[in-house]
Amino acid sequence: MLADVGLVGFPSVGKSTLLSALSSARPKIASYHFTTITPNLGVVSLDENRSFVMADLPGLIEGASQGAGLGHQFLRHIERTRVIVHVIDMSGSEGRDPYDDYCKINEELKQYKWRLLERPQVVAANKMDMPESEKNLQTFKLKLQKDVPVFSDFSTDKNRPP
Ligand SMILES: Nc1nc2c(ncn2[C@@H]2O[C@H](COP(=O)(O)OP(=O)(O)O)[C@@H](O)[C@H]2O)c(=O)[nH]1
Ligand SMILES: [Mg+2]
Repeated sequence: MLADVGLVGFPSVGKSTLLSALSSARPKIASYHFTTITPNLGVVSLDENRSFVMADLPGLIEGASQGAGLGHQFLRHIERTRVIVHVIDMSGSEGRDPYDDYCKINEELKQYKWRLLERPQVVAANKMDMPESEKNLQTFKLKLQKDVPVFSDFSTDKNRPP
């Protein structure tokens, strides 16, 4: 095992920012794609006695399961985590549709190894501070038929330590 939790999603959705907000890890954060090419690990403390390890994984793109964007190498890391936190840019700031992102990433997981879809997965709706995000989140939840937990009441920016 690499980590208890793996952060999975398209490039620049905010995976590294989320890890830095929740742990003392200081991964590189930037507005360009593929800032993260090897996993960054952080310990997330829940209370004095409980903690878990979270891994910030390199971003996936369409075709990753066929090897696009170092896809195979990146997908291999996901196999070594217990729970997938699927990070979505709810603002659609890069011109993509959040639900479309969700489907595409899961399709890549499935193409790589269908059993990866059996792994527990929750959605972290990120960039909720942006103007379109709330509306996009409602649409996203309507389209999402499955009983997948969606968390949106956190802000990586607000929680980010100085
Ligand atoms: N507005 C906004 N920007 C964010 C948020 N989280 C991350 N970003 C920005 O999105 C860009 C990509 O972030 P990064 O964490 O490197 O994404 P990663 O590629 O998924 O690891 C950076 O410019 C971040 O400052 C957020 O909650 N709100
Ligand atoms: Mg990153």
